[in-house]
Amino acid sequence: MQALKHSLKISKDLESIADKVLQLERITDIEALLLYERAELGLLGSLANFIRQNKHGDHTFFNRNFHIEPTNKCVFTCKFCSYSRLVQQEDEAWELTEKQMLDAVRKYEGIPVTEVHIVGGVHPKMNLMFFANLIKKIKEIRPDLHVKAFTAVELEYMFRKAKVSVEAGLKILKDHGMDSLPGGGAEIFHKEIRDIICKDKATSEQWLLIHETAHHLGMHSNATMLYGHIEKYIHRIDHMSRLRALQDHTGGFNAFIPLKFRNMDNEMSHISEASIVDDLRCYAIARIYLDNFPHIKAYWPMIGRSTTQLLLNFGVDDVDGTIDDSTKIYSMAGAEDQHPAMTTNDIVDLIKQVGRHPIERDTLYNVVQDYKNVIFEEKKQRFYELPVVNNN
Ligand code: V47
Ligand code: SF4
Repeated sequence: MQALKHSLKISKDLESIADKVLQLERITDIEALLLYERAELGLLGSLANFIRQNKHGDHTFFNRNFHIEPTNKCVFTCKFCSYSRLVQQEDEAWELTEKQMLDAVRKYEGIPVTEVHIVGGVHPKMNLMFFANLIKKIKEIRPDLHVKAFTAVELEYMFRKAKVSVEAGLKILKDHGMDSLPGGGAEIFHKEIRDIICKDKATSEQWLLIHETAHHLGMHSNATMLYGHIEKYIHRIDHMSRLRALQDHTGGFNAFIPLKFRNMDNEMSHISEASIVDDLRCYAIARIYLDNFPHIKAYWPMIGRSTTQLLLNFGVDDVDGTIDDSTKIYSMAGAEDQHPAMTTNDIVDLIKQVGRHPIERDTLYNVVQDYKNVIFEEKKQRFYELPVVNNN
């Protein structure tokens, strides 16, 4: 590392931060800001990679999952959202019936998916008991499926309409089979930014309280951050600082997922998207700063497959799941992949190409299968089909 620090010609300030990181000491908010403002990409990558390696060795995780998006009709009007339609709007709007959602689950009969991720717009007709009963029926069809459902924004609205406390609402959903919470709806916690981009939905305090209560009830969750729009570095650090403090208290977060703002067809389309360099810096600093988060996830349908591979060298140890073309949130916002789906084979390949060791996990990071030495039949065939070189 001495040689690295020398070759990067880093300043005294940065050197002392790098030393702290290498001693596995926590960095402060001011130090994180200094990294954002001054550190070269190479230094950030080396530090983030050091921490990732220390936590996970060569293991890179993925899961087999699919999404159900019950509706894209939404009572809220987040400016960055390309996906939602007003409740009375008809064009490009959908509203699935309970039967359609249960049929979506039945479609996976005999297929070894381990997780369904349910997230969508906030529709007044789809209330707490509608969703509690839906989850119960999903579990009757597929008791082994982990149900990761509803952003804190959807939950806050559901509980408010049902006039139940956060704790009572979460208990109802848990008793009906909900297993964990996804990380959406966090956006940027700082009020100055939140008031501009998504003023009317759950506040930061409500988001944090819902996750805290879920953790106390024994449910795990993820946390996201929508970056690369009007926020400044200081807002990203404030966001991560609130998450780090809550994680110190509960230990219930599994993964942190930075979500890159995509600018197609929304009210913030005039804002340019972050560069790949900014993506790499954002993930690396998240890995360095969030010392108490076990996993940093790159959600490949949003960030793209090639950047996901690069990110595996910038602190990321998880690439989410097979998805099976079951989400529209990012394709409608302009992500390259208009029909996001990867076979297990594709994901294993993506991970192996960067020299990592693919591990299929369940939602709680229990190992489902180790793919280090698995060579798919299809691959073997491709290899054997290579023309034989005749040296004579
Ligand atoms: O909260 C909406 C984001 C989130 C845009 O927990 C956008 O495993 C970029 O949270 N550009 C919902 N992002 C999705 C989500 C998620 C995804 C994958 C995995 C997990 C998990 C959670 O999507 C929203 C919002 O932050 N979003 N519009 C956009 N234009
Ligand atoms: Fe509704 Fe979620 Fe879109 Fe906001 S981000 S408008 S809450 S669907």
